[in-house]
Amino acid sequence: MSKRKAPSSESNPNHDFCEFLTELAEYEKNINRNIHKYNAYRKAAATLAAHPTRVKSGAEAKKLPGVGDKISKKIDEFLQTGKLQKLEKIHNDDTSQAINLLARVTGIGPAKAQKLVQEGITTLEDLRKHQDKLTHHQIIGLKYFDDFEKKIPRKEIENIEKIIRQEIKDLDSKYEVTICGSYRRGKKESGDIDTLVTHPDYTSQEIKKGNKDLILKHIVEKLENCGLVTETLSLGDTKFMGACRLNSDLPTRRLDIRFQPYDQYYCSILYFTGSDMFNKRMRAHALEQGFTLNEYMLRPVGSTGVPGEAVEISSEEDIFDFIDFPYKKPEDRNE
Ligand code: 8DG
Ligand code: CA
Ligand code: CA
Repeated sequence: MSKRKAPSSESNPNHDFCEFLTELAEYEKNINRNIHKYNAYRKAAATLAAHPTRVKSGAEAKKLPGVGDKISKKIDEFLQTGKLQKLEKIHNDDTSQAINLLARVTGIGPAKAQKLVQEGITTLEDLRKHQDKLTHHQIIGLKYFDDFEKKIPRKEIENIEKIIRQEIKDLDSKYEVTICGSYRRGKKESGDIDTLVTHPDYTSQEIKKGNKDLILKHIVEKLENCGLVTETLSLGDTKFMGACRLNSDLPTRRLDIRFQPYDQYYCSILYFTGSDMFNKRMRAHALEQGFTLNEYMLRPVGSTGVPGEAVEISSEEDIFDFIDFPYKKPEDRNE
């Protein structure tokens, strides 16, 4: 997963609001570690990013979903003064700035960032001198700090996709590969490459029997041998986190690959296509309809609250149909 960012672009008429809301969200996540406030700011930012016209007052914003009293006041303050006192304070606080910086390294979460700052490590330079305090994942994150913050142009992902498909099909033509995330939602650039792989012979029943034969390890090896995969952050039976590079003129890119059982493939595709705000809305809707939806399956929940057997799913549309949620193409799932 790439680190969270503003759900907004320059073309959005409420771009500046989205930016400060996202910054406040990051502050709540990294410094206060208040996930509820983090989610509240992100929800408001997503709402404003999707709003087609410029919001002219806090009162107007407050009519939109996810914008409450506190955020509407911040919008008024920003409209009147062009800034926010709360953010000015945060910008002037060295400890907060250091924690935010360290938390940008992949593998360093808010807790670890705070611990490092407490120990006096406040810059990337300091981190480089204290690699003994870091995991392998964090060391690689530090090594490619600049590269990993660069967006990946769509065209480059298309080329990477071709190689991944070809290499995996060479292993067995029955493999199915889908690149999800913002790329599948049609974005012109992405933070990383979210790859899902499945195979019809590997259902969750088969995998339960222990029948997975180091599949993902073989796939990663194949991609290393062809020169695409250059680093491994972590590798388990179903999840690879690593890096790849198309050629030496281009930056190193974050690549995730998940191997999912065939019967869970569409729930996984839906989940990893996102956006995460869209997923939240869809899961909430599922609950209202008496279903629980996650990255693996869709299950009815009875009056006891205990989920039943997974519903059989053979396309993404099936999931929408079951919970009576109007189908949205990936391009329309951006907020
Ligand atoms: P990006 O990489 O271009 O920045 O955007 P993205 O592809 O939408 O985000 P991502 O961080 O790579 O995550 C891929 C999908 O995983 C995301 O679109 C939806 C799903 N996902 C959730 N919840 C979360 C979450 O809490 N963190 C992350 N990283 N992903 C999540 O539904
Ligand atoms: Ca990702
Ligand atoms: Ca992504």
